[in-house]
Amino acid sequence: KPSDLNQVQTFIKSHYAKPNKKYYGIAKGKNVIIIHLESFQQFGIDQKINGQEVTPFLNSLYHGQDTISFSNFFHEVGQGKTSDAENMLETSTFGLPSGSLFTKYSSNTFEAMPAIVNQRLGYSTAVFHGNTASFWNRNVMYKSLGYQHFFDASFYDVSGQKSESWGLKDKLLFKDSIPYLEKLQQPFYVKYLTVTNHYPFALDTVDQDPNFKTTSTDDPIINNYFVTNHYLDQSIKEFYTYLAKAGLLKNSIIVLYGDHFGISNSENKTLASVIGKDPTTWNANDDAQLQRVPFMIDIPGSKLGHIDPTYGGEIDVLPTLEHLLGISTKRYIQFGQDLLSKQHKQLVIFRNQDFVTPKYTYTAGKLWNNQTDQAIDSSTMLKSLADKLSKWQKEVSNELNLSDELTYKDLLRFYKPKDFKTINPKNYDYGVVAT
Ligand code: GP9
Ligand code: MN
Repeated sequence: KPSDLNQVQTFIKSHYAKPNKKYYGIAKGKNVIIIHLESFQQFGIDQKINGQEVTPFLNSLYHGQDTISFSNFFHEVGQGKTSDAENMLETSTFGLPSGSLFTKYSSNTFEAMPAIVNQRLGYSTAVFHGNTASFWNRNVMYKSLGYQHFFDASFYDVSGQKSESWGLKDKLLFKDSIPYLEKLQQPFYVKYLTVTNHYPFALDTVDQDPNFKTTSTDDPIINNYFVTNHYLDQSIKEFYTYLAKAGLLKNSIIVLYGDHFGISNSENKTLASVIGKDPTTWNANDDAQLQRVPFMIDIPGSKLGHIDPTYGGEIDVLPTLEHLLGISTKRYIQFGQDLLSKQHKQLVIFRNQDFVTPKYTYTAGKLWNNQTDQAIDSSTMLKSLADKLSKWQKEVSNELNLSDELTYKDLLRFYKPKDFKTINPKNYDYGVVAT
């Protein structure tokens, strides 16, 4: 019932972080190109193997004069993996404690970014993805989010060696999407979902760079991971070359982010020695710290580039982006906070109720000191820290519960933000037959 919204609204109001004047509206009117870097983790940035950079192009963006890059940004996905990341980015609500919101709640009412930029600023909206439309129920969910176009695998030649198991290879996705991208009315808000850097990180030899030599650990997954990291990097570089040539770069902002880990915790010990860490002292806190993924906002020509150490996560992307585009977020029910706001709270919430702050991390049932990388024994914990811990835990479970409540009870159907027309999925037709 509508009154169930009260608690959520009270929380959202108290949680609001006002925009930073320096950044508010600086990307107004520009095209937005979101590049979803499949399974790409932060340790890939600046990583060298045999003296050679794995992702030289992404590194140049990360350190570039126009890119706002985050060094303490975490993925917050649950079992819904890619779809959870997409859900957080488009709606700034959390995924589910188990299963995927995309598959279970696609008929809910959403007030998502594609609809917001379309209705409020007249943007056209589209997703480009080289897998079949029905994967993660995207063909249904994207309509509820208000995406006007979905260029899935059926729009490209995905035959033979053009694809790997998760769909069209990234270089081809970027290249073959161009005829569709060029027909979109500007300004546009588009999302590219890459797939090649996905477990098991398989790539045909013809697509491998003969000049790049990967690791020789006894874990083939890790060795292959760097090969597909490198391929992903090259595909982004090629896309940038096109964007520059087409004159699109100067009218666009490019948002790049890693959706979740590619290397699982069981493999982190092997990974440790590659990334200059000690495998013999590896612990649960180290696993948690490895859940960092890249988040970069490239605003060509802005000269605003820097590396921002603010702690945050995927839930925070939407309000950050809205403020850059000059969209006030006050009227929306969104759980994240603008990462560039001076009021941003550095409490990063994982879907399993673990959390990370700049000084402490809660994982594996313990509180860890980030600096010493040691767990703090509850019997010797200072009262003040114990109090802090229970306060954090309450905040974490409250926020996750309210987000779940919103989803389970489909509460947004009772909420009417100013100038927002409820999305009717029936108004969208992607011209594809679900397979
Ligand atoms: C498939 C791709 C992978 O279309 O997005 O999803 P994931 O397995 O990473 O959740
Ligand atoms: Mn994924």
